Amino acid sequence: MNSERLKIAIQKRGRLADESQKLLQNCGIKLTKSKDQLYCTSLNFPLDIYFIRDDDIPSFVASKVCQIGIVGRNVIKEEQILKKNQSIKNVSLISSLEFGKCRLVIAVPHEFKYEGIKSLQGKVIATSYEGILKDYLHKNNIICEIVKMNGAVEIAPRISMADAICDIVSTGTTLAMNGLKEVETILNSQAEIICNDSMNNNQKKILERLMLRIRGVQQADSSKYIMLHSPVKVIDDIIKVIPGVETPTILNLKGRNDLVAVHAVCKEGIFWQTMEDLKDRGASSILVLPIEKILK
Ligand code: PRT
Ligand code: ZN
Repeated sequence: MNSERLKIAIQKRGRLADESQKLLQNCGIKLTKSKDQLYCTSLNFPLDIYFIRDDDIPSFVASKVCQIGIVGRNVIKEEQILKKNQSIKNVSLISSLEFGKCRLVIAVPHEFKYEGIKSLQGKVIATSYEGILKDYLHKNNIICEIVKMNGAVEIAPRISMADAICDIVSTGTTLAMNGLKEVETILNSQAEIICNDSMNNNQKKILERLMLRIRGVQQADSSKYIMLHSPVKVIDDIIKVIPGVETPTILNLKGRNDLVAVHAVCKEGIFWQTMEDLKDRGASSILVLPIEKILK
């Protein structure tokens, strides 16, 4: 086993696949992957990548085939509940990512008179998330019959297989198309980096380097660089309006005593409204630029 390298499991095909690869690429990690390959190694960073089904990622990490993985919070939670006290225990969530956002909800047909969770007592619920659902119902003292389905859960009420469903929702279109309404949110989910707790020191160091880059990419994604001209007399007022700024740089402008340039990194996006507010306060030549990388 090569302990000088870190192994990561990411989804081969599906909703997290492109973003997971893009994240590694934005971290400057070059992948030499041909289509349908299961495994590839990076030539410019000590990382090997396995491309697998998302459901297999927790066990790849638990069994140390890989030390880390990128998987939906919903998947890891379900595994943790189903495999209680077993090997999955040595897997931890280390960082949430900004993609794969969704929620696990209970939904019922529009005509269902829903008056709170008690309305589900004794009902039949179809789901692929048996573990999380059972846990949730148990915590709420509700007893239901659970029908496990591996896909197309949303059709279960229409074909009289179930009274309600428990499934992942992102835009809500699928529910709407099937005449269903959301009544309970069980879990908010997004892609997570998971890791095996027993890594050697080399691998820990590689993970630290990788996490530094990932945080840099995430901060850069959510940050903007703003440059503007401000009359000296309103500078404090102007700085207050720029969102998420700690220490702006103030620069003199050649031949002008009444005007300075303000440069700053904003930790949030800048909307047109903010630019208009700045302009109303006397700012001019306002430029907002994307940031590619940040290393603190
Ligand atoms: O083949 P493999 O097993 O790897 O993939 P998969 O088919 O099991 O998973 P995939 O690629 O569909 O999803 C991977 C992960 O993306 C999930 O585990 C979630 O963490 C996350 N995710 C984000 C979603 C959605 N959004 C999503 N909308 N997973 C599933 N859906 C489905 C949902 O099941 C429902 O059928 O999309 C439909 C609802 O979408 P809306 O937009 O109509 O609400
Ligand atoms: Zn899957």
